Amino acid sequence: MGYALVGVRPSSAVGWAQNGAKRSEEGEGEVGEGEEGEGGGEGEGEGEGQIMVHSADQNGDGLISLSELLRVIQFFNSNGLHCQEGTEDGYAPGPGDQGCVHHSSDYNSADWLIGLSELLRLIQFFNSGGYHACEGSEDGFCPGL
Ligand SMILES: [Ca+2]
Ligand SMILES: [Ca+2]
Repeated sequence: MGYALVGVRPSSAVGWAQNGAKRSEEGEGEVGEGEEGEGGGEGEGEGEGQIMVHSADQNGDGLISLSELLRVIQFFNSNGLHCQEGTEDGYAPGPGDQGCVHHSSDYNSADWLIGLSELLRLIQFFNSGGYHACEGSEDGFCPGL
């Protein structure tokens, strides 16, 4: 009665889905489609075949590279981020347009600011040799491939 499930917010779930769709479109010109074929046996049954790509993972390879990490550090140092079409990740530093889905790193809380705990979460993925989508975690992703 007195409990509330705060781990997964519906808005975040929508964000993942839209983000995944967006990434699959963007990936057409790259190796994204080939990855689907090769990695098809990954057994992510709960995801219904969707590949959840973290907003920070610009090339969608399941790894957070240093440059991808630095991009979010830039947001951390820039008083937040806003939507900006045409950039490498669809966002740009500083306040502005908030008409797109939240960046995957902006989840606690989803306020268009990257806090230290949100940055540390991405650093965890950076240090973990990758990340993968998983249910029940704070941001919908778990460390490791
Ligand atoms: Ca990457
Ligand atoms: Ca935030």
